[in-house]
Amino acid sequence: MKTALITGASSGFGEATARLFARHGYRLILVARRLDRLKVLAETLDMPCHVEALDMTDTSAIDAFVNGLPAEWSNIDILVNNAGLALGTGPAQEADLTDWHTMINTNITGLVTLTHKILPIMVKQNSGSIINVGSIAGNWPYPGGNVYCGTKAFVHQFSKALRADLAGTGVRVSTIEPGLAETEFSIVRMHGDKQKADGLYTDAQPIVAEDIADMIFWLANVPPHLNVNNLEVMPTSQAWGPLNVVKNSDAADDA
Ligand code: NDP
Ligand code: 8X3
Repeated sequence: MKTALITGASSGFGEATARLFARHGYRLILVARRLDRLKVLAETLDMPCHVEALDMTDTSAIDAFVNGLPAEWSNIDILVNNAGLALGTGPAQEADLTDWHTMINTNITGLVTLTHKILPIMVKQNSGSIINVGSIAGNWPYPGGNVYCGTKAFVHQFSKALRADLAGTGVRVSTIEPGLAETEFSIVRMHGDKQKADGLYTDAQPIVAEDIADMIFWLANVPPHLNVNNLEVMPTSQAWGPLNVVKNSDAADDA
């Protein structure tokens, strides 16, 4: 029986991924800060689950979590590095520096710290799949994306460089890079303004969490001789817009 470790399993993509992997017979290690939600989720799953509260911004807690895993939970076949967030949509010059640090500490430092702890386990097994949740924001900049875009660009390139190092070990690394998806993501990004968050999704036919869970499951289960490097997915309703050109006359209008 394979074991999958999923971060950010209390909501959105992580929760849907936990449900899907459990339906396919995986044992699950589920972490997030909201332990109450993880416990409720685990009770609904028909597979053995190990749940723990873990704040991905706390590097010593990540260390203690992996070191403290009970022996029967210490062989990890799949790592889904999903926990993450965006905070704010305004221009960089108006952003809250604390929000920037929280995104960096969660989306980058937390992800690399956990990955660093799990890599030796997978290399020793000569097998494993690491699936990192990036974003279209890592490939395509947009106004207000600033540090969030930067963190997801890190996830993209870190994943590819990991692959280069892991060649020959049997350990695979993939990134999934979704576009507009309806989860709690935008409520968090808008600092709790649910009405504003809901407005983004109205009539947009966004990605739903189960779509991403399906793709994560597929990435983890392609034949062993294949590694999908990255998978970018948008809702059909979403596409690129024209590049912005600010004319001198616009600047004059603003003055
Ligand atoms: P949700 O807000 O629904 O879920 C985010 C998850 O991350 C929650 O389980 C949350 O758990 C966890 N998390 C956040 N901060 C921390 C932390 N400090 N420590 C531990 N866990 C944390 O959003 P999504 O499911 O949409 O987001 C999942 C991933 O997908 C993120 O990496 C996000 O950047 C990415 N993404 C989302 C897109 C979207 O449009 N929805 C599109 C592209 C990528 P808890 O609060 O309990 O700690
Ligand atoms: C979230 C997707 O398009 O809001 O990662 O940046 S987007």
